Amino acid sequence: MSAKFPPQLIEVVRAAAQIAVLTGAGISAESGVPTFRQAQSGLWAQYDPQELATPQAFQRNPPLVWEWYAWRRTLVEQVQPNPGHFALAEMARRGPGLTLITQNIDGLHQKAGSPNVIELHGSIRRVKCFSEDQPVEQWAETGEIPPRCPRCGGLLRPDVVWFNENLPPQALQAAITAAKTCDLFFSIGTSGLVNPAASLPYYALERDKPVVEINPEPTPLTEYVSYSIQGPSGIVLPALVESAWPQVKAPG
Ligand code: BV8
Repeated sequence: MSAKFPPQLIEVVRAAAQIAVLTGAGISAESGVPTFRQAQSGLWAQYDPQELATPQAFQRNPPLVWEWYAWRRTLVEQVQPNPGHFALAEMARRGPGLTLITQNIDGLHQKAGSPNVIELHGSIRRVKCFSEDQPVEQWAETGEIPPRCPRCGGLLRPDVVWFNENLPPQALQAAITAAKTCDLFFSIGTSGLVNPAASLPYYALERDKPVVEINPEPTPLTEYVSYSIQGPSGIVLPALVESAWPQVKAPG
């Protein structure tokens, strides 16, 4: 994409010492990971993900919720980061002050080389005990679904944050601090519907810091941002990196 970004946006990106980036499921869309609200396919089409991603759904039907995550985990393990993920990893190499905050549970930012990713909603790659709320790395495969905690015998669950569950306090605090101290905030590939993640850009806005939204469709944030770039992040981000640091060929 021979990008034509507003010159002042390029200046703002180059001048920023502290950049905060919030990503949502949209940044993984070009890797082939359906966004949270896209209709689930096959068996899962009959379920509303917002209903399934709750402790109540797990308590009502542990095997169903465990299998839903097992299906999503298999899908995530088969995909690769896309140029949007790689461009953010490159941005982190360009300047020390980039804090990457993600709502995604797919681990693709880490796979693309981004360091110190703040996972607000946990990771589908990790499992924890539902009773102890502590991580479990290994368990006996007895064929029982969900498997059981080797320590207490409780049911295992994915180490993700469900609706009506608190976010990991340290992750949320680190994200808020980054949003409160940044010179520039990017909101990328998120519908901005889920709180408290959706509130993060407003910490930058209330300090009159520039907020850049990269999303193919408008969101509740769009009317407030300094720059709204309506396009796929896998195309826009590499072009932005190239425009801001022309000597660097954006990877991916
Ligand atoms: C909590 C993990 C305290 C699991 C997820 C304040 C006001 C109102 C409600 C609340 C509030 N505070 C709390 C709530 C309740 C609730 C909430 O926000 N509800 C909303 C829906 C009304 N929040 C919570 O419960 C949170 N907990 O606040 O704790 C508490 C404690 C007890 C009781 C109450 C409160 C926990 C929220 C975390 C839920 N877990 N994920 C899993 O994945 O299975 S959220 C899940 O949905 C995703 O992680 C994602 O963050 C979110 C949205 O999913 P998507 O829509 O798929 O993705 P996204 O929004 O990112 O949209 C995709 C975008 O990409 C689109 O805009 C699309 O245009 C764009 N796109 C498409 N292609 C591309 C693209 N962009 C770029 N490039 C492309 N190629």
